[in-house]
Amino acid sequence: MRTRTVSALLAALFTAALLLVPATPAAAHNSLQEATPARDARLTTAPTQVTLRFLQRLNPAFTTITLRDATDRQVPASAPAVDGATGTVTIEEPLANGTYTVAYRVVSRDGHPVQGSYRFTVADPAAPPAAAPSPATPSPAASADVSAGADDGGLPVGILVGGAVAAVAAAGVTALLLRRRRAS
Ligand SMILES: [Cu+2]
Repeated sequence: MRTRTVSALLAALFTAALLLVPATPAAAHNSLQEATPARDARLTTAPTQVTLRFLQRLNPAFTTITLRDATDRQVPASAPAVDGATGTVTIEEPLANGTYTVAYRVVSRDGHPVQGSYRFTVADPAAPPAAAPSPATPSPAASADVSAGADDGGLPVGILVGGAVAAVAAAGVTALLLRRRRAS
């Protein structure tokens, strides 16, 4: 009889505990605590790393941190190095002046994904301004940016590269013809 009362009590407590869990869903979720560079930071020196510290430990298998420039091109960076609740990516190319977006996706203790993004700006007074893509002067670098952006499901890269090569060739022929005309 007494054992039965104790187990009934335990069952009641267990049920109460279960009911209390969904009452505080926010506590179960991971969230960004600190970021370097910070949100909306304006840096006079280009950063070489992005470090994000979260509330909960990170699972390296489910931690994504990406960096995109103002043209939405993904900046080459290492896979996140995870240390406890902190994830760090190393940027693999010098950042030109401009605005960048850091996007992250991590997993909470309850298994739910948490994602977000923020921006920072590089404004190095010693650096030249970021090259704006100009249709008047097609450069190999500009066409490479276009094809990289299309990898996410746009036009086939071959068509874009082929088009860029044709445009550069046409520009070269035009310049040659103009020079010949001027010479004669
Ligand atoms: Cu959740």
